[in-house]
Amino acid sequence: MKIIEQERAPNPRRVRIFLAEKGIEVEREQISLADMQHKAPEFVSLNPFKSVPVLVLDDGTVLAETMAICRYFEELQPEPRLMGESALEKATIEMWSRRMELQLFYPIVQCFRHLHPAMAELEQPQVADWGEANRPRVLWALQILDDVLADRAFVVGDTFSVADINAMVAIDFMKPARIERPAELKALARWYDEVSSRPSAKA
Ligand SMILES: N[C@@H](CCC(=O)N[C@@H](CS)C(=O)NCC(=O)O)C(=O)O
Repeated sequence: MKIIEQERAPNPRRVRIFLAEKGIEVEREQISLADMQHKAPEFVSLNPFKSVPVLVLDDGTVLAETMAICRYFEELQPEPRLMGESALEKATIEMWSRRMELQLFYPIVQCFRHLHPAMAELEQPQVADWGEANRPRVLWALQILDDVLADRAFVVGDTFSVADINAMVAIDFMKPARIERPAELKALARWYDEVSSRPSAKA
């Protein structure tokens, strides 16, 4: 099997961290988004939504979508669990994972894609007002995250999970999106330092 990705892009990084936590190695093939290789017919035949990462199994089966790829590996090799064990744990991690994707990562991505000059060609049309409209949403989600991290170690309880991966990758993506992490969010800073120092964060 192989993963088709672009190393610098945040969604493939989520998969790499997930795999590093599980100690799973998968062959990786790089494509260039700047060179529009994800819009070439060979790639579009794998993922009509024209995005990375994509996992291609040995029999040619294709899985796209970061969380679907993570789910596949969680089912193949449950330990260490990153998506919960009991019904309630699984649902709670799913809830926070979706919140981190939809309420935090998505608005950060909108800021990046609609405000950064380097995205002008890829994001058509680039709508600066939409980028700006997302900035307060990012800060709102960060405040909520800071509140919950005030009395627990990780995004969901005492155990590192895929929700932490989604939150950390989102926050790291604030740098290219040119959004400052508010210094007064102390619980967030404590958690960020901890998850960023895990070896998997370098994946
Ligand atoms: N919902 C997809 C999003 C994947 C995605 O947007 N990937 C970015 C790279 S981080 C991409 O390929 N962008 C290409 C483009 O927007 O043209 C997932 O979760 O995997």
